[in-house]
Amino acid sequence: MRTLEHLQDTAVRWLKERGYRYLSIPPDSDRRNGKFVSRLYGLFCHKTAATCAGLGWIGKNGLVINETYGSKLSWTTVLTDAPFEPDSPITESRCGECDLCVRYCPSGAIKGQNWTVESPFNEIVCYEHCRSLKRDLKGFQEKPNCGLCVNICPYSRGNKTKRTLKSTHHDVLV
Ligand code: B12
Ligand code: SF4
Ligand code: SF4
Repeated sequence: MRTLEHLQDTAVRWLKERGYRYLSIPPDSDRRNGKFVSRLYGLFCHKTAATCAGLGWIGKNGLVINETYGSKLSWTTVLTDAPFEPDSPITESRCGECDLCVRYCPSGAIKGQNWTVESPFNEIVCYEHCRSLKRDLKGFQEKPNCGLCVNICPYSRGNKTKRTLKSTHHDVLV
């Protein structure tokens, strides 16, 4: 998170020096309770910023999937009036037939729906289940938000040949 904040500060400095307006939403705004920024994520969350900026789609795991890095990315947002050339927004899921995260989520939180910008707030992950995970899994002892849905995704593992295939148990082991 420190690196991300540092990058965000660099971007803000760059904009400031050139006289552009900016609004910087920190990566961990949820934890800054009581501050103005802690209320911003509900209005404009990082995942929305990422799909609108063409950086990825919302996967069945509910996270932004970037074509190159999968969901192994943490996000931060800087809104600005600087006249950048915009990328095309990504408006639908490219998960296809894959359902690895659905089948291996230990809390059963992931419902298996494909996201689309036409109905962006359909419940694709039951966050109550995700939050309440208490199972004793190797490496994820007693922790909610285990992050398995990040690591299991073929995009996160750079395993692009698997992404169009119907997943099997074997996929997880390779
Ligand atoms: C609260 C929160 C949680 C809560 C609940 C999540 C929730 N959404 O309610 C809990 C504790 C469960 C949680 C869990 C996790 N989280 Co969390 N969480 C957040 C936080 C602080 C706010 C998210 C939020 O409430 N957004 C508002 C709601 C309304 O939006 P949403 O449902 O999240 O996203 C929808 C919109 O973006 C919409 N959308 C997308 N594009 C567009 C475009 C348009 C035009 C429109 C209208 C809408 C739209 O579609 C999305 C899906 O419905 C963000 C940080 C932030 N400030 O954004 C991190 C964040 C989402 N979490 C993150 C991560 C990594 C995790 C975990 C893996 C935990 C961990 N180990 O770090 C798990 C994964 C669970 C899962 N499968 O999603 C990362 C995601 C990175 C990524 N690649 O996407 C974020 C962005 C933190 C960061 N700075 O990087 N998280
Ligand atoms: S963080 Fe863990 S419990 Fe939550 S949705 Fe992802 S795999 Fe499931
Ligand atoms: S594991 Fe498969 S279904 Fe889940 S987010 Fe990644 S590509 Fe999509």
